[in-house]
Amino acid sequence: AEVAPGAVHVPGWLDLEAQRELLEACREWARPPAGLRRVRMPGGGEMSVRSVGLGWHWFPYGYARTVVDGDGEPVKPFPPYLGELGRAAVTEAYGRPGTDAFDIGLVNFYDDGARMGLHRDRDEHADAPVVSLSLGDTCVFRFGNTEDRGRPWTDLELRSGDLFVFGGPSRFAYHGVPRVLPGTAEPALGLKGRLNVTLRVSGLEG
Ligand code: MD5
Ligand code: FE
Repeated sequence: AEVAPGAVHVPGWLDLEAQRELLEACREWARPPAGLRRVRMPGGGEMSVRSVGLGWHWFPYGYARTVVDGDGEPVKPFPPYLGELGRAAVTEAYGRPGTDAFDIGLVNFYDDGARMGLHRDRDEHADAPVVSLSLGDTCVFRFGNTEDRGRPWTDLELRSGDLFVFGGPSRFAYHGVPRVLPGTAEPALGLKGRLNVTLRVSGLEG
């Protein structure tokens, strides 16, 4: 379903087998060094979401090849599997062949109380679409407007296996995750909490 121009939600895109495969990979990526960590904001606060970058390390506010705001370890490589998955996702959402050279994987883990405030993703130097894949517990996803953090916005639920692609005029819209619905994941997946994998194009070199 097209939620806004360029913002396409495909419920249940990944079947249980594909979800398990992606979850297994996330568990590897979460391991140290350069594994899952809580991001400290410049104001001193900590994000409730825990994250790990692949290909590039996101920090507030930029991308680096090492964990510049942590232990300084080199970031894990961006796996070709995620590039293929990202292009297949764009093909599915837009009904035209996806050709984007994804080079950033950002994995976010939400436990029961975690949330993400409304923000825009502006640290990439490219306007390619962003691919978002959800695993585990259902969340409330808030899709806002491109002007400010206020209304109008649309709240919708993202469930395990759902795909969301944000491109065109929706690429720089405000968005966030006001809450996760604990215990809503399919027990067969074996994940407590929510994982989101986003694929992006950095527009960076070196
Ligand atoms: C999440 N993550 O569910 C979301 C999925 C983040 C983040 O927001 O920055 O890590 S990505 C949702 C997204 C990306 C780019 C544009 C828009 C939404 N949008 O226009 O709504 O953990
Ligand atoms: Fe975001």
